[in-house]
Amino acid sequence: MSVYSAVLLFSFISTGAAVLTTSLNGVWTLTEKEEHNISITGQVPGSMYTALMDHKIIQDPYYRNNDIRYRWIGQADWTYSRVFNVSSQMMSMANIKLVCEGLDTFATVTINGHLVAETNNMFVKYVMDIKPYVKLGENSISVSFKSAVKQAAILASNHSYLIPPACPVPQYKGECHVNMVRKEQCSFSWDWGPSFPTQGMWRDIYIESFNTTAIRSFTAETLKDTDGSWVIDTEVLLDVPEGETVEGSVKIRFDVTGMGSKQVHTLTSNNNKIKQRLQLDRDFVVQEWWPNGYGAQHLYQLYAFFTSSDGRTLSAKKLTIGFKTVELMQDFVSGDPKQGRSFFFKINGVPIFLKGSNWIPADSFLERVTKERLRNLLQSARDVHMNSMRVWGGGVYESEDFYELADELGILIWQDLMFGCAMYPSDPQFLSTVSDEISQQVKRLKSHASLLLWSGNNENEKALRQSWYNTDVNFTLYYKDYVTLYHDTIQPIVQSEDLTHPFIMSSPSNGIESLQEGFVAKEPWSELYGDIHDYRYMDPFFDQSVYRVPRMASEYGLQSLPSYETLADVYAEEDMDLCSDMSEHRQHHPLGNVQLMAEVILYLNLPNSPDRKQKFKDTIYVTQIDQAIAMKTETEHYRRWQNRLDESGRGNTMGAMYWQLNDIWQAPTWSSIEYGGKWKMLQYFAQHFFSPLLISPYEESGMAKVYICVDEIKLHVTRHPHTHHLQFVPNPQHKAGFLFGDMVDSNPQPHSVGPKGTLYISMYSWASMEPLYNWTQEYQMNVTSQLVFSANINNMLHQADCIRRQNCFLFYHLGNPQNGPTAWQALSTFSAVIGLKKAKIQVTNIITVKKDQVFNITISTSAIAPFVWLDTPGVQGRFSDNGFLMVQRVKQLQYFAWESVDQNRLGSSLTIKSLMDIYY
Ligand code: BMA
Repeated sequence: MSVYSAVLLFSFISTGAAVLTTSLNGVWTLTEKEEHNISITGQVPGSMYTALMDHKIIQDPYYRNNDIRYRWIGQADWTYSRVFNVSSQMMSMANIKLVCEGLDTFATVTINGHLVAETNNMFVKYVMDIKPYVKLGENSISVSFKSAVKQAAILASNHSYLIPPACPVPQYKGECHVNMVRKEQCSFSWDWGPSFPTQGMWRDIYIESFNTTAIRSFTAETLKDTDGSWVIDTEVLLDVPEGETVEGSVKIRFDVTGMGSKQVHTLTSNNNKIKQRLQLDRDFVVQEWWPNGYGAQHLYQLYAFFTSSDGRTLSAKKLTIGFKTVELMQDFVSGDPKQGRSFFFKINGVPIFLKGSNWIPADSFLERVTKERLRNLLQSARDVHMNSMRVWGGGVYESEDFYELADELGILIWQDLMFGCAMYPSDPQFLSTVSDEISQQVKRLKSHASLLLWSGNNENEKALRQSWYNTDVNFTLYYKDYVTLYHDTIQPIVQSEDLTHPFIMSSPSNGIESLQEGFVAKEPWSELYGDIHDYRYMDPFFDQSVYRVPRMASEYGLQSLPSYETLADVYAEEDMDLCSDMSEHRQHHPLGNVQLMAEVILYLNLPNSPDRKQKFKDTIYVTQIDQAIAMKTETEHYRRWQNRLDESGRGNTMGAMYWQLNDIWQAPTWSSIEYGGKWKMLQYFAQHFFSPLLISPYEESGMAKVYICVDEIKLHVTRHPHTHHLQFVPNPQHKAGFLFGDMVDSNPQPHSVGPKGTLYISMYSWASMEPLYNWTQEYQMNVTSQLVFSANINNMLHQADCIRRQNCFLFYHLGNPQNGPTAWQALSTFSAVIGLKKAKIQVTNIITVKKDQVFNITISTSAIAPFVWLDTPGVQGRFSDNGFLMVQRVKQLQYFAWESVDQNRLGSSLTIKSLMDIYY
């Protein structure tokens, strides 16, 4: 909160009578008496694992196979307790409430020995009346947790039939029945993460004392009227004690404009929801909020005040909002309904191709996820031109910090609800706590400018349809559970709480078509409807023809190993080998390491250093090359399909969100950023394949084809000699595609279309830095993704005098290869390439641009060098580019340090390698 807004907010609250907040965060006593007789201090928010680590009772839980050694921790019951002071001022208040923002998960809360509440849902905020139990002076509170692992087992055995899967596959080394508990599903293990079934207060805990009432929640929806003006629909929920009547007014104030509204009310515990509509003055120019790459992220402040009938402001809340509209377009793509429906988003009327990735919890111990770490990860997403991120349904509804950063950085959030890869119960108790969870979370998150979409679950429609967990033994039973939970319970809550963001029942799904087919489509993976998740591990990942042509790809990925440096934090020397027991232990994806190697040999020769350590480093490097090439090939394939439909109606692909951005620990996974923040080669590649101006070559039927893709094309239309009136509408001539940002008026006179220029094409031999032959191709973009060049590769080879395709590659740029976009295309796999020499790559210069933070680095090479990889072990930061092909002798780079580092230390840590260095 800015100083100004804090002053504005609190200047309205008359001191003395307002809500008094007493934080109970900080140091508590943590005990386990039954089996291990432990009594230590523990931080709140926090979990027992970090407390045990702080006291050196356990090592780093991520170290080697400590996840197995420390299983006892999650199976024990842990109690947090402390004393706190109740002042005479607090005692004098009519209401004293304990607010627990997050209890993980099965907690019994007592105050001075009196039972106050029993909880069972990590995602619910609990507010408890503790007035009857507190006394002036010293009081005690205890929060006793039960092992979620044991509770899950009890719930499963009490349920009349199995809710599958009972347990994860053995490779996950996880715990069973997590779907029975409303807790972070991946805390019992996942295919990229360990099992650490935490207990503790994972979010703030505090006491609110007040006399009359307190604002419990404040939400806002921004809506655009048909005449172009904006309204803000607000809702204030007040905490009115049972049986009491409260008189007062709720006032809304918009930013610094002074615009606002006020309503006077008589409130009771049943009549405590105040909705007000704020119509913004017509002369106030609203600056819309745009996703990254489309415009600025304007944010505004909105305030709510509760004022008692005697005029004193007693409670206040602030919201940060943005003005945007979201539409999920699902129209038939052609006159033939069998060709399916589109599936794409318009933000402020503009179709957006979602360029993004999937987000998982950034740590098993959520208390370690600081705003700084979140900023680094989300800034990294923005830096590589992502405009969207899917908060995946097996983790948590993320923190306020996360969504604030997404608002600020222009990252649209596809928000799954926290159900993933499982069937779920639909008994009344489960539905009741889920209802609280959904209604609270939708209220909490819907006002964020970055919110794009609600999705009911991760992959449960597909799992049910394909009987992943043997549900076909009684499909009707599990189908009924599915419909009861997502359609009958969750959907109405989401849609009544939030009118401004679309809801889909599952990801992947067929969108409207899934609903029309009874909520579980015959083929939820259809290319003609909705989104798909698509993984193909043993296909030639560098060949675009293996990939599907969906409306949207919200998950696709390939694994790689994290860097040696990252593994060194948790591996012993002897573990540093792909064939070690430890490498097997950390690999949770069944047959994952075998796949990694099989993928390498599809494309590259295996590294063959006689030195075991070096060989492992090189193995890491080749898995990162594969992953980067795979995601580039697949993502560009999706981008190239955005303006096309084939005869069967496939195409108009409008989103590519790869799996997965970040890591929960140090292990082989699908991530592009390692635990700790280091960018894998994929993250650097994403910077290019998500670029707003992309040169995308590929090969099809012996032809080299090149597309250029842009985010948006603006046609400028003059309506009146003195005014430019720009309006975004779908282009009627482009039934089969979109002309983004296509603007028309009654008398359209387009005087310019999309970018035009020259594509420069060169054929090189791998053996030489001089091109064999050059071509040029003029282009003029009319749509956002357009074929601009197509030529027979054999003819090109012939023209360039290249003996055979294994000897040569194609290089592309738009006129300035140093600064503008470039692309290259091998004409064979790297295992078949002929003529590559071992390049000598040297750092010729390092200059400090910004002291201890930004450096210019110049490197030079003696020969063509593919996948040049720079690294700075021991120094945290990233390069402006990495993993590139060096075709020119000299290349300028920048290094952005994330810690203070001087030029000498940076220089001495710097290492460089390229492909031929791994062969001896
Ligand atoms: C998808 C995800 C995750 C999983 C990933 C990789 O199914 O939803 O469940 O981690 O694939 O297997």
